[in-house]
Amino acid sequence: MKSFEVNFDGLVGPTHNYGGLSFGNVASQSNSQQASNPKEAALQGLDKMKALMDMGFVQGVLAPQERPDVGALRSLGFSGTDAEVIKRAAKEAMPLLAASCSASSMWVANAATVSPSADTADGRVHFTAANLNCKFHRSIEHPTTSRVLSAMFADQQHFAHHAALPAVAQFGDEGAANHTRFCREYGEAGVEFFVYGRSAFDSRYPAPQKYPARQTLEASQAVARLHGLSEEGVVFAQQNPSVIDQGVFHNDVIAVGNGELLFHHQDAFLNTEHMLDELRRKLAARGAQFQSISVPRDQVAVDDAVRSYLFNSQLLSRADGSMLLIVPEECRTNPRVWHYLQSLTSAGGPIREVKVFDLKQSMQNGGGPACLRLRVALKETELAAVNPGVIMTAPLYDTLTGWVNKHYRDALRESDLADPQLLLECRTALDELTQILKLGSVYPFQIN
Ligand code: SUG
Repeated sequence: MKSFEVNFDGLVGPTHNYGGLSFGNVASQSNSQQASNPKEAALQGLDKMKALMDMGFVQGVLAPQERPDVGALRSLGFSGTDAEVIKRAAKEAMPLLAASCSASSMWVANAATVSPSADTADGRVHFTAANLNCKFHRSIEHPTTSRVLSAMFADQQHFAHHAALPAVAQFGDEGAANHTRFCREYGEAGVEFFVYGRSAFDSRYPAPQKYPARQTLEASQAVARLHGLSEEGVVFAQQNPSVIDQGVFHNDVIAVGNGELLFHHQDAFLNTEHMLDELRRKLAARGAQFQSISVPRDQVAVDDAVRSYLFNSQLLSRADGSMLLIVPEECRTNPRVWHYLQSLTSAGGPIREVKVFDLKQSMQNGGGPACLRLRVALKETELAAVNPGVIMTAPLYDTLTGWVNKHYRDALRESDLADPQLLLECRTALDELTQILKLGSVYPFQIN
């Protein structure tokens, strides 16, 4: 049976702004308080989706969330009408209003961890929504994420959904950003690679000193158990704490994998050789020939990787078996990274082509091409069971660009977040979107 890797990209929401909310994420910190352009951000994302669709990849779209999240503000003690809640938060606690307005759900690599049916004990595709427990503005995403994913993947014969892990730091879970799957064919059993930043319960594991390690070993293990993955089908590896302290807040900022290939920075992991051996051995047992490309630090420093997002790229398999790397514009403007990429594609290895996309609006908050997509490997019958409203087509692209042009502002500053009109604009836009994408009622304003 045919199988596919479908990329579901997060549609950027109407409140996209630079709130400086993510300590440990260099771009979020350094662009704090700049004016954003939500319209441009959403159109840049849609252009990437359209380009991949035009190249022949199956492309999907994941809806943004209702923001400002008035419910989150109410849970923190702000009361009155929705407009009063927003006004009071703006006056008394601007950081909380900014958090409740973040469009961070666009980075859907953090929406959930997904295990394809060939890997799971019950033969269904499993989803666990990520609790994103490390940051308040992200921890409020998972209830809506779960509803949206359930509306997209509704057929219980093929799809199983798990609620987010307990909302404590010990089970901090950031979803697919710390999870990669290797396989020969997408529909065959593979090896799922979970990368964690620290252990919550075992002090023998080193931890970063400066920035938080968002993903714990215990969270990754819990997700693997929930999904019914076998011992032979998983590898757990620790991120190098020193790269977290240099701004690598998710593993997808320093490594990316696809098929039988892991493309990573030399300093990405601890105990790298041991980990590569385990991947090689477990993949060989599944008939796959694992290979890795390690980018040497003397060619591309960790700092270059963090600034250019070289590894936050999409590694895609083309029909002829070769691979294509989708990178952000920032890779072309970094001479060392660009030089490395030229030598990589001319070396005759598996990665043959690089395509560059302008995703500056998202990049300025630390979200590159890979952050913007959730990968779901599906067999033909499973793809047929996905809600067709969320699969990208030329008419859907036209409808969504029209929808963005109609509803989105082209500038947003912190002071604009206090405008109660923004909430109304957002709800009007999202109400229309749920009809376009045929999602039913998924937002708090639609169900409460
Ligand atoms: O969680 N930025 C996101 C970026 C997520 C990137 N995702 C992956 N690497 N998969 C984060 O740090 C910044 C929001 C602000 O500052 O306004 C933010 O949430």
